[in-house]
This record gives sequence, structure tokens and C-alpha cells, in this order.
Amino acid sequence: MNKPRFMTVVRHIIEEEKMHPEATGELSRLLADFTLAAKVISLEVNKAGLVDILGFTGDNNVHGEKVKKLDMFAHDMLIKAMDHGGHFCVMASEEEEDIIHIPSPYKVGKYVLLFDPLDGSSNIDVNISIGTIFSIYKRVSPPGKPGTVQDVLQQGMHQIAAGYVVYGSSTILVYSTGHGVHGFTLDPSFGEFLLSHQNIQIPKKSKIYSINEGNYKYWHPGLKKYIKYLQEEDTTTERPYSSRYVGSMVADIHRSLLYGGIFMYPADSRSPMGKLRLMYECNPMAYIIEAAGGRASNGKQRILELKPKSLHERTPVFIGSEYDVKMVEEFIAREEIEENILIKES
Ligand code: P6P
Repeated sequence: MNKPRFMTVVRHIIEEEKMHPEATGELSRLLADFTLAAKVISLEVNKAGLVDILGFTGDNNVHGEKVKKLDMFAHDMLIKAMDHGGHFCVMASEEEEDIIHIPSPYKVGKYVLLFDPLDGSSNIDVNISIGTIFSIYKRVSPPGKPGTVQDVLQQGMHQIAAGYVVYGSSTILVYSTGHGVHGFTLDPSFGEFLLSHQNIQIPKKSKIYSINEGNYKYWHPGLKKYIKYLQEEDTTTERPYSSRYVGSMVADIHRSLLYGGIFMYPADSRSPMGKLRLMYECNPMAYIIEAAGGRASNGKQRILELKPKSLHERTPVFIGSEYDVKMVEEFIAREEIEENILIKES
């Protein structure tokens, strides 16, 4: 990766748009609005230990999970920053059961925004990295009217931009508009995201796997065999792999993007669709990883091809270095072929 120029994320977005004649500059403006929200959320996340913002609001979110104050702060901040710029016809958030309409008198725009305001929030109190994830589409319903559920429930392959912010030892924004993946590190001294990772390419093969092994007994037999395979010694395929699991999707995938690796949150016998959400977690992350030369699937099909049925639906996810994701898909497929043969023979 060549040495990044002294460039802010807004300047970078504008330069990116110059390379695409069809661009209107509107994407630059809405991404600039997002960075404002990201800076404010970063400020709160980094001082959460100092003010009485930790602990529970006493409310539950749409999934019945205890909501941390920071979750709601991030959710409200993103809506406040994004709802009046005239860019969006509708929004959706992990923290809201239904789609979020643009309040009058604000202009209704041509884009759609989905976001997970603070992923990994269960880690807030123990100072583990957490993140914000966003996904942007063009509307499919007629212009000038409020957006609809159809605008929101689009296949991930139709995203026009996606990204995340990881609030860790530093705050880093990673985004793509489909032409490369770029990272910007927040300089808190003057509140600007500066280009720090230009045109990120994920290593094609890795030596790191990332999964919650506490669920081992509930996994698909093919996945069990794959994990055991990774733990065997074989220098020609750089095994055994190292295991790294933060328990915060944005942190685990950010590491995989930079170092290479495969992050997995599979279905299991207790959770037939896994845990992670398709629309505002897996689709945007899959968009980023594929734009960086990696692969993202549900074990059988590209995440970006999945046809969503509901806003908060979950999907199994295997995402990261292309070689490694293809390998786990092969283990799962081989096991199912063997199972089918056994069923036929029985
Ligand atoms: P588990 C965090 O709560 C989260 O939604 C993701 O960020 C993370 O990858 C996953 O859940 C961790 O889940 O079951 O391993 O604790």
C-alpha cells in the first residue's frame, strides 16, 4: 500500500466522484454528513467510561435486548445527522422495528440508508472495540414520495456504498463506493478523518480464523471438520492457523480485512439462521470485503445475492480471505454430499 496523501475523507470522496461522470456530488455530501455523526459518536464512546452514560437505559430494543445508553445515543445521532440533508427517502436501523420515514418538512431524496448504530455494544463496559455499520442504496420506488419497505429490502449486490467505523485504539472509518476500499483515521486533535489506508486489498489466503468455539457442539459436521483441519499441523498450507475472536463483528472483520482471515458466524442447531443481521451487518460488510478482493457467503451462496424477506432477518456468514471462505464452503458441501449418499444407502 503506497504512502497515503494528506487527505480528508470528504476530499477523498469528492475526488472519487470526479472519476465517475454519472456522480452528482450528492454521495459526497451524504457521506460527509455521516462522518459528522461518526465523530460525535466516537467522542461519546471514548468518554463513556467517564460519564454516567454506561449501564442500561432500562429499555429493550426491538429484539428484546437490553439497550445501552450509547446504542440509543448513536442511533439518535445518526438520524439527526442524516434525516434533513434531502438525500434519503427512507432509513432503517437495528434499533427500530419498522422503517424510519423522513420527517416533514425535510426533502425526500433518492437514497436509502440502513445502519447498525453501535454493533458489539455488549462490549462497551469492558472497553472492547465496537463499531457503526452503514449501507446505502438508490431508491426503487417512484421519486418524490416517502420511501417504502421495497426500497429497504434490496439485495446487497445493489448497494452503491457501504462502510463502517471501528471505535478502537483509534477511530477508523472504512468505506467503499465500489471502486476500492479506503480507510481514514480520526485525528481527534482537529476532528478530521485522514486517509490512512488507501485501496485496501484483503490477503487472498490467511492464517487466522475467527469464530466463537463455545458453540462447537451445535455446529454443522462439515464446519467441525473444517475447524479441526485448521488446527492440524501442515507447513505447506501454513497450518495450524491462529484463532482470534473479539466478539465484536466490526473489530473481527476489520482485522481480517487488514491481516487476512476468515470470520464466521454460522447457523447451528440452536440458531438455524445464525445471529448476525443480513441487511445492516452482513450485506455492508460483504460489500466491503468483496470490493477488497475477498469473499462473503452464507456457506452456500454469496451474501450479496441473498433476497431479503424482512428487515431484521439473520443469516449465517463466512467472510474474509477468498481461499479460506472457499475452503469452508467445500467442507460444508462435501459433508452434505456424504450425508445424502448415506441417506440414499440407508
Ligand atoms: P457471540 C455483538 O453482540 C455481535 O452482535 C457481533 O458484533 C459479534 O460478532 C457477535 O454478536 C458475537 O456473538 O455469540 O459470539 O457473543
